[in-house]
Amino acid sequence: MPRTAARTLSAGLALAVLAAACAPAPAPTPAPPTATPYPVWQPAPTPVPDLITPQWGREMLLYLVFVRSFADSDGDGIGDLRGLTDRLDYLNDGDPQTTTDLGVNALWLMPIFAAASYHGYDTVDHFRVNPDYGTREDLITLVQECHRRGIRVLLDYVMGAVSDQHPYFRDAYGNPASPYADWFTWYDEAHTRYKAFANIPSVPTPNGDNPAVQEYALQVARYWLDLDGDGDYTNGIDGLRCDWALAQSHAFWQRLRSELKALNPDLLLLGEVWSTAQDIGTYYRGQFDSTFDFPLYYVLAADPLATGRGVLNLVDPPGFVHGALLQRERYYSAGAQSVIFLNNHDTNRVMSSVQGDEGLARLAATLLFTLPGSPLVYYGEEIGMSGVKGNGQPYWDEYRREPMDWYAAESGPGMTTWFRPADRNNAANDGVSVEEQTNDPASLLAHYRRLIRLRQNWPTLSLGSYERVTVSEGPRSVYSYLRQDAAAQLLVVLNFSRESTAATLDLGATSLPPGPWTATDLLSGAALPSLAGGAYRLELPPLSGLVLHLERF
Ligand SMILES: [Ca+2]
Ligand SMILES: [Ca+2]
Ligand SMILES: [Ca+2]
Ligand SMILES: [Ca+2]
Repeated sequence: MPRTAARTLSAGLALAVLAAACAPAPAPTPAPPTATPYPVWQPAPTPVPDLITPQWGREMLLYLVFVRSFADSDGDGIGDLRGLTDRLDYLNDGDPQTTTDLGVNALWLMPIFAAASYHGYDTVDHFRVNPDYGTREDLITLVQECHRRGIRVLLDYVMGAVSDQHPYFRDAYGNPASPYADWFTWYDEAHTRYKAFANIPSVPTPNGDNPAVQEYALQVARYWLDLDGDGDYTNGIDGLRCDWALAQSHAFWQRLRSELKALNPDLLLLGEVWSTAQDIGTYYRGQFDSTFDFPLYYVLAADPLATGRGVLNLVDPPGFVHGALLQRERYYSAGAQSVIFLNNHDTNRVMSSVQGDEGLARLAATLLFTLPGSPLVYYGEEIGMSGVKGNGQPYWDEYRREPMDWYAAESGPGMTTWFRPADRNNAANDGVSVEEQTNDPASLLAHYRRLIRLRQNWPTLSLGSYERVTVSEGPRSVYSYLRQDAAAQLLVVLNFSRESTAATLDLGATSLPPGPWTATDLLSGAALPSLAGGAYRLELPPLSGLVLHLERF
């Protein structure tokens, strides 16, 4: 793989970056990949039915892995699929009784196809695992081991751009007679100027309106859904995270859903629609089961490039979160499932966003795991890794995708070393590593394990209703909500302030049935004053979060 480290690309967000416009030389026309038999697609004769999201997607605890940075199995310093397989017990050992693992039940892998750049968003061969990461057999093994532990696997599905080294583009470049000429959008008669992601010449945009391009994109999806090629599409990849969904037409995504759900109704289609709630809502109509909650992210962190702003930094009141949740009700189809996150591979890491304040990071996590939606953890978030976008001298997003810190010394079996500039964000012996935190019950890692376990043990947090509780007396830094279903009543109370404060919650104005109730904090195990269902007064320590289980007595 030609690795040009200076090339960079932030999937989903247009960023002006440098790119060497190496004019590709025409190459011999490659043969299309061999087609796999599949049912012929027909337009739906009736309107697309309401969204039916797979049940597992509603209880998903998603962990985002950058394979290059996660774990290395062969000592070349580059993370790979076998390395990830070796580390699955860290993520979920498959035994609900043990509590030494994180407990996530789904993985999203950043692109693993053969690509031109380190990040993988510029595909060269859609039908080949990135040789840096391993082989198709390694992927089959990874998926089998994940399934054995109750972990689903989502692949990054990148169809809004390809590498300028992709054979079809190389054939079409400067060659109007190419059979792939109309696979791209040209701005000149010689076919040398073309449409590209964020106008970066190294990542041309295929013309998604061309039926042949659509057919190719569907062929790619089918190929990975049936990893082992036995014709059964239900035992391979469990979901697709659809990159830069805005690049494709609604008609394409509807077609994708219609075709792939016919092969595997339990497939999860998760769309990256980096846009407003109103716009995101238009992608639920017969298209995605789930989308990323960018509106909520902007309320929490304010800006993927900023630090020190938003609700998480006590700049905006936490009630803004409620506003973001209300937009879902207004714009999204019934059954839509938001994926909620504090950071991802395209944003500054949450620990940097809160400027290293671990108290804020802990409170942010407590919020994340008690809100409606599927929580996403970005690898290393659980140990408090930092990451701020670089200025291109010479790196950009690499700083937000640094090697997973397994060891205090930053070296040992499995540690990746592909990115080690002197000005990186994470360091040896800084308290931020799995080794330094794994046996410490007071660590951030232990906090994440408790929150994920809480979410697993209390399905009400995933499936129950959400209702804001009015704070009738107290500062606007206090945010409270009820999560309820037939199984449980949970009352969440969060103090987004560095001061201790007293607050009175107006439970009488909510749908909470009449008490009296006992109240137990599920995070600390502490018993709190009982309540009747009317005004409920609490003393709240600084930056504290309570998840109260209410039980009748
Ligand atoms: Ca390796
Ligand atoms: Ca376990
Ligand atoms: Ca299969
Ligand atoms: Ca460290």
